Amino acid sequence: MSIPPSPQTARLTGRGCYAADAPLEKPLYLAFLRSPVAAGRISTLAVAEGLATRGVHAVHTGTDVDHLGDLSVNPVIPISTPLAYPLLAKDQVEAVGQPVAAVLADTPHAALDGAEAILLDVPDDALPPPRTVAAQRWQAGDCEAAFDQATWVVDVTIRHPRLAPCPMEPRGISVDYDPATGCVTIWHATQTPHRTRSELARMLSLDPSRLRVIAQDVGGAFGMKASLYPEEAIAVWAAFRHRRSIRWIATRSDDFLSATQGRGLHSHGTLALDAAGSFLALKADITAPLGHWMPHSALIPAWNGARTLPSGYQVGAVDIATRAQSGPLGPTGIYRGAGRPEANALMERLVDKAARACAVDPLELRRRNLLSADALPFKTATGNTLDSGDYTAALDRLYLNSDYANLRQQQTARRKEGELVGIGTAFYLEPSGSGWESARVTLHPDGRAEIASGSSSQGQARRETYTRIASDALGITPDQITVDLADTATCPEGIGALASRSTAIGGSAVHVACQAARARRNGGETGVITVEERYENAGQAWGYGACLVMVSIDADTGVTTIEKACCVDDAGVVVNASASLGQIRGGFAQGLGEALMEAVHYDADGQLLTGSLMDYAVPRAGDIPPLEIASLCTPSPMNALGAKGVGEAGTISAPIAILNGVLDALAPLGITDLDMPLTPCKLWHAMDAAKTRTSLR
Ligand code: SMO
Repeated sequence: MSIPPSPQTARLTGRGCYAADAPLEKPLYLAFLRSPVAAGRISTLAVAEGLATRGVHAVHTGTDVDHLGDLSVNPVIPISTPLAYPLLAKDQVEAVGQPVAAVLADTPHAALDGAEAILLDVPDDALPPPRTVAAQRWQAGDCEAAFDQATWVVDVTIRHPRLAPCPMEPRGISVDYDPATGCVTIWHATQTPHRTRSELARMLSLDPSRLRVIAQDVGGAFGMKASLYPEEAIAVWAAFRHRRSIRWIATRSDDFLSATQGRGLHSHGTLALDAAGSFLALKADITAPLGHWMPHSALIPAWNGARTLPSGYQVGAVDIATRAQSGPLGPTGIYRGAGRPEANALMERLVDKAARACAVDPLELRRRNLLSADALPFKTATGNTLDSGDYTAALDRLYLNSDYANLRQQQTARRKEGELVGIGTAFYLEPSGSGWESARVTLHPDGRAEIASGSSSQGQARRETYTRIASDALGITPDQITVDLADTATCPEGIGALASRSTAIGGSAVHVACQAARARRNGGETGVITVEERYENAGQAWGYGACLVMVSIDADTGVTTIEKACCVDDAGVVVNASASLGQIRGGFAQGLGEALMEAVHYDADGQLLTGSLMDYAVPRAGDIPPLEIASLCTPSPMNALGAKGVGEAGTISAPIAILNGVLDALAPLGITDLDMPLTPCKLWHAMDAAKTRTSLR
C-alpha cells in the first residue's frame, strides 16, 4: 500500500495522512496504565478487571516485554553510569507517567477503560537524589592567571525551566500487520524512519526487511519525535505478538507526561575581561537534566550546552564542564536548538553584564570580541571548527537595520518620562549536524526525474526545497520532478530530519546525485539513469546571526510588550527563501514562548502540574510581533550546496535577546538577574521587591 505525498494544501485542509489516519484493517487500540507516583515499589498489579472490561483483548505487563532489548543512546559525551529501564515498569516505578501496563482493545475508549480498571498500588517512596550519568570537561589556556589579571569579572546563573515541545500532532504509531507475510508496515510520527526500523529490528530480533516504516505527514516534531519511545516499541511488539494491526495515538496529556521535554539546564558562567574589554577567560559549569530513562538523543543538550561555548568569541582561556543527571521525572531530549539556546543564553547574558560593568555599549563589546572573518575557519577549545562567516558584519547590519542609535535615544527620552524600556541584543551560532544523508535520482528518457531521500519532513517544505535543488542541478522544470521521502521501502537508507541538517547534508546529497545523473546524460547515455549518493559533509556548517528586540514593561501589570524585533541571519546559500524565512519566524515564535511564558512544573513529589494546554502556555499568533529579517550569505565550505542550518536560529537568539531587553528595561530599578519565563507575575514581584529595597535604603 502506498499513498502519494500530500500537497501542502491537503495538510492545511485536514486531508493529510498523519499517523492516526493510516488505513488499518480492524486494528487493536493501545492505551497505557501509567504510574501515579514518582518513586516506589509496586505492591499490587492486578489486571483481571482490566482484562474483563468490555472490548479489551489483552493486557500486558513488564514481564511480557522484559526480554526486549534496550533503546539505544547516542554517547556524545562519555557515559559513566548508564540508565537501565524497562519498557513497562516492573517491580519499581521511576516517574509519574511511566507506562506500567499496556491494554489492547477494539476501540480507543475501551482501551482507556481497561487501563482504568487495572488495580495498581504503589506505596510512594522518597524521591532518589540526582545521579550523574555522563560528563565532560574542556580546558584550554591558563584560566586562573587570566582571572588574576582581570579588570572586570562578571558571573551569571541561568536556570532554564523544562519546556514541552508541543508539536500540533502528538506522538503516534499505526502498525499494519500482514498475516500472509508476517511483515508490518509502520506509519510513525517520527523524524527518523530508518532509525525506527533499525531500533525495532534490533529490539525485536527481526530481520529489518520485515519492517517497513513510513513517516507520511508529520505534524511538527521539534526534536520530540527524534527517537523511538517505549510506547511505540510496545505497539510494534504487540502487532507481532497478536498478529493484529495496532494503533497508538498519544493524547496531549500523554505527551506532557511522557514525551521528551527540552531545556531544564542549569548553568553558571564567569567571564574575565581586561581593561580594554577583551575577553580573557570563560569558566562555565553546566548541569543538564535527564528523566528516568534516556531516549537516543538524551545527551545532546548536555553536549551542545557546553561545546558551543564560547560561541563566536575570541576568548584566551576556557574551563567548561558539563554533566547530565538523571531524575525521577519525565524524559528529556532534544528540543529545537538542543543545548545551543542554553549555551547562548549563558554567553550572551555574560556579555551583556560585562558591557554594563565596563560601561561599553553591548553591541560594541560584542564587536570587539567576535572572531574576525579572516580568523575563520577557527578551531575552538571544545573541538569545533567554525567554518565561515563574517560575524561582526551581522552586528553592523543589525545596527543599521534597527536604527540602533536612534533606538537608544528614544530609550533615554522615554526613561526620563518614567517608562521601563529596554533594548536587548544577542549574537548566536547555529551549528548544523555532521555526517551523511542519502539521495537517489532516477532520470527518465522523457525528462522526468524521481528523487528519493532518506531524509524526512515534519512541515519544513522539504519536498519543495529538494525539488528546487534537483531542478537547478538537472536543468529541468519543477513539474517534471517528484520527491519521495521517509519510506524505508522506497527511499535509500538515511538519517532523517534533525539538527538543521536536511538542506546542508540531505540537500547536498540530492545536488550531487543530480549532477552525476546529468553528467551521464550529457555523456550520451540513453535509457533510465539511476544515481544513488551517500553524501557525507566535510564538517558542521555554522550558521550565525544577531537579534535585537526593543521591549517595554507595564509597571502596573508586569506585562512585557515587544515593540520591535529585528534579526540578521547568515544561513549560507539559501535554496528556498520562503521556507527559510518561515523557519526564522517559527523559531522566533518558539523562542518568544520560552522567554515569556513556557515552563513545565512538577511539585516536590514529582507530580506534573502542567499536564495540559490549560496549564502550559504556548504563544499564539497574536503574541508574535512583526519580525524584520535581513540575510547575509557566506557559503559554507563544508558541503556541496554551501548551505547552513536555519531551523533553530530563532530559538537560539530570541530568548536571550528578550531576556537581555527585559533586564535592560529593569536596570534602573537595580534588577540584574531573572529566570525565564518572564511572566507578568514574575516581573511584577521583581519590581515590587525592588521598590521595597529602594524605600528601605
Ligand atoms: S532539536 Mo532537532 O529536531 O535536532
